Amino acid sequence: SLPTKLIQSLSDLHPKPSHIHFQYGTAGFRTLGSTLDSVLFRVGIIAALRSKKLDGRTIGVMVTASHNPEPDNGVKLVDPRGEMLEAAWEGHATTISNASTSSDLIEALESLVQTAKIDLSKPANVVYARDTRPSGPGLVSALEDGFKAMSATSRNAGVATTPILHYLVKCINTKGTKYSYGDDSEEGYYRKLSTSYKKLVAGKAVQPPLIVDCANGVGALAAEQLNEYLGDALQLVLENTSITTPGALNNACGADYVKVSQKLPPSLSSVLKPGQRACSLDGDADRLIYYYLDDRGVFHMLDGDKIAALVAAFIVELVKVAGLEDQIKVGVVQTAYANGASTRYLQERLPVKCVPTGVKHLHHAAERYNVGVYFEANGHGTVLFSQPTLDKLTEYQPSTPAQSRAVEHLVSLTELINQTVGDALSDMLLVEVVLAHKSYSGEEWNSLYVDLPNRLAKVSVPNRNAFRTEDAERRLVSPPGLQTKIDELINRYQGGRSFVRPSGTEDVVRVYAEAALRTQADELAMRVAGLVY
Ligand code: 16G
Ligand code: ZN
Repeated sequence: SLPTKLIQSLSDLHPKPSHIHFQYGTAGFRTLGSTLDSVLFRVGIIAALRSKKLDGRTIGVMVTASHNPEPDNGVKLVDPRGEMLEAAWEGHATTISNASTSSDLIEALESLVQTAKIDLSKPANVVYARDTRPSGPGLVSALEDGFKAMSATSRNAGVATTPILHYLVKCINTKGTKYSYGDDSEEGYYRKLSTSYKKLVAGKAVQPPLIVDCANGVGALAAEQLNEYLGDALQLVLENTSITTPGALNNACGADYVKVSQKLPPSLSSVLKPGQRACSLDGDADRLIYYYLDDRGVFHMLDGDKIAALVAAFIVELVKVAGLEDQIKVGVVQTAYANGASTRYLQERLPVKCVPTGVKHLHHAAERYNVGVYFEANGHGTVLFSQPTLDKLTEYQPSTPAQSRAVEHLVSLTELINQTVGDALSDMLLVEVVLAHKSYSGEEWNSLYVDLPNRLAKVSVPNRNAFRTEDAERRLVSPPGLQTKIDELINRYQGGRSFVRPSGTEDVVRVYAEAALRTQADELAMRVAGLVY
């Protein structure tokens, strides 16, 4: 049975604030860091129970609030294959985090053990990491108390990016098997990425230096390491690396700033030369946005949709050259936020599916293809190769040198791409590979299709749960009548498209609008927001 005495005494050190309701949402628990102590303690226990439930396989815990402001923090659990926590357990986590006292907590835990049929005699193994937020160390020690309460075996991966933590989880759980994902260390990660990158660009002209905006977060540490492993193969020029300056994290920099404001981070204005490529990571380095200034100094953004278009077309071409067109089907997964022009571009080339926002929806949909490319417009995404596809690539007997080269490239791509989750550094190298192969400048990449002008807005409402959607969040079913009004507005704008959805991470409703003209997209967004308010 549960070590109730130990749990009780440790839980008393981490009381739940009485006035707060916690929710395990799209990105785990996420709110003001100063309110999360009890949640972290309890997540430590939940991680241990999840591991026991899965026969002692290692569970990951990541302490981060990604692109959110510095005072925020959060925590999410990673399942053994490096994937997001199974949906049913999101509910368990929410229930347990809201138990008001230590004895309520024990009761909630006992009920989870019963309903999930957890064998408590099994071992519990966890690996955990945090980003650079000042609230991180305190929250990590609360988490460690949770491990202690369950006598779990834990491994501290220190300060690491979210994708590195996912990588470690998968490596640990596949260690010594024929599906070994790699060496379960940070060095193993950098080596895997840099080695496959070098193979992929061998014989190509070295790309000019790439400016990397590290959002003053943990990505700065990882990019610095990666830079060393890359050596002469690619030079990263790191900017916004002030990880200890209070208030700097994600402040007027980073992938979310660039995507939402559609602007160059002011800190780069004196650094970036016309025509030069640059990219921004977010606070935990799982999102990536590229951009460049043209000859007139005008800013152009290359977001997740542009990355999807670039990468999907490249993989389709390699599969074709390899002679595997009939055997390996490539597909793309997007969300409603995907620019309409990107969807059109992709649909002309391969199957495209639209799913609700959130990595788990995209990831699962992408798993249905032999090769599934998924990217959110916000820059989070990756490419998944199914196991049969991986097997096919290793067993395939090419009949020409061109076929053989294409297959080698595909195999190297499966190593370069972090298949557990979106990974800004891995995606960045992926983009660089395609640009090198195609000899594309940022401008040529950007001209694959022309983005429809678009605008994102958020509206505070008394109750965001009153907003319910269908058709992959593209239409509202409630409040009643609102969708009809939105449709009437949309019809008045050329190329107009707009939708409204409740945020899964903030207490707001989001509005997206696009139209043929900039002014029209802005106006449509404003008017739809006006309907919501
Ligand atoms: C989280 C999700 C991201 C999604 C965003 C939507 C993960 C790892 N990240 O950042 O995929 O786009 O939330 O936020 O799941 P929203 O619901 O507030 O619009
Ligand atoms: Zn992130």
